[in-house]
Amino acid sequence: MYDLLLRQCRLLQTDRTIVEADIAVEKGVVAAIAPNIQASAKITLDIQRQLVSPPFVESHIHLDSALTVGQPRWNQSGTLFEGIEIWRERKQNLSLEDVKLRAIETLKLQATQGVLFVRSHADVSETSLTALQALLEVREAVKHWITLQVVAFPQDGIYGNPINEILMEKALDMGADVVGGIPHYELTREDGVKSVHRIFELAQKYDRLIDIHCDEIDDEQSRFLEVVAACAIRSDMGAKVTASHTTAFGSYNNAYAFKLLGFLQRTAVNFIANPLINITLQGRTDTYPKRRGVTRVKELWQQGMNVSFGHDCIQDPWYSLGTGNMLDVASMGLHVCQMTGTAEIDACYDMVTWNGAKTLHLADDQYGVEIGKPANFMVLDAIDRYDAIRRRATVRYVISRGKLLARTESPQTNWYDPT
Ligand code: 17E
Ligand code: FE2
Repeated sequence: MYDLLLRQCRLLQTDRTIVEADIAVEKGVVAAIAPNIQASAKITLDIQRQLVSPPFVESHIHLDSALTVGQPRWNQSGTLFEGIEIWRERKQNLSLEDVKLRAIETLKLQATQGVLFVRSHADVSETSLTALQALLEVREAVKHWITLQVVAFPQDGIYGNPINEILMEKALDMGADVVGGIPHYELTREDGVKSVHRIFELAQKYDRLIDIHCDEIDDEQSRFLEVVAACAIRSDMGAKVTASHTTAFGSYNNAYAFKLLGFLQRTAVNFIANPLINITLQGRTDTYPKRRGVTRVKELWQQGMNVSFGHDCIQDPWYSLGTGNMLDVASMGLHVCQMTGTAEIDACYDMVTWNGAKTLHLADDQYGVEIGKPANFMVLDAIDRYDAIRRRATVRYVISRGKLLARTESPQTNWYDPT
């Protein structure tokens, strides 16, 4: 007698082939995958040949600012910098309660849509470290249904203010999983370079991952990614390192970009593009032609680098929209990065699933629907990855830690023939 039995699944396997099978779950773990399992279960779901996939991974979001849009005012220019100003005002009156309520509401929104692994930034350039403390408490409170990683993110720069460097280290002492940074927003280029070196030192000292907001600007002179690549080559930390946004990469001249791609090839650095928000935040100082302001996703992917897509924001000072739907993110990435070839479309699906899992540095036995692994997966109203993205398929069921966490009905339309 299994805990849960899913009949007639189209299972998207780790090798990306699809098999038709039943899936049995027992004590939080995938216990059997086979055609016509001859057993009963406490709960049986008839999947009717819909797609069973590992869950979505949200590799980049700011939960501390989520759901604050309009507080205290709307971002009228639509720029990153007005967003930072608005957030600076809003963060003066954060409380643990305020951050925790919004973060948990956002995580529920995500989980109901199949997201079971999340990496969130927490702004640590605010002296009380309320955002960080709140997200660390949330990480603990939700761990039985969603996995949260927290990045110590110095929104105002590590050297923007003398206390910020101390706050960074305090955040790591408190238990942040990842060291963040924002070199393009440090006061000088030298400070930016110094900040990247400091981030690597801290990550080694505290044995943490790295995820840097890097070159999130249209300035083709913003070249901190090369510093990240150099530190990754010298420290051999590559797979633990992530460069987020890197939108200036879309503005570099090709001669420089090709050289940089070669340096990056010598590392295992992960990349995160946030297409929904960077297509709106960047290009704001351009007239026409107007840049897309998204990193070179296709070229990085073509040379085998690990690239994932993140949502970045849900209703905050930088982006008033956002629903937590990772297929919206994949679809926007597909369009903006012109990932329209057949393998490219499938790759966009992987960028919100497997590639995100790799960026989060999840252990191999933690992700994927396989016998013996934790039963974390979702059922999509789709037949394959292409169909899922094209139709922004409904996530019908979410199974977390072997338990049914959420169920959603697909929309139903009746057609009344006019003839
Ligand atoms: N802060 C930042 O520096 N960049 C962003 N894209 C967001 C917050 C959302
Ligand atoms: Fe971000």
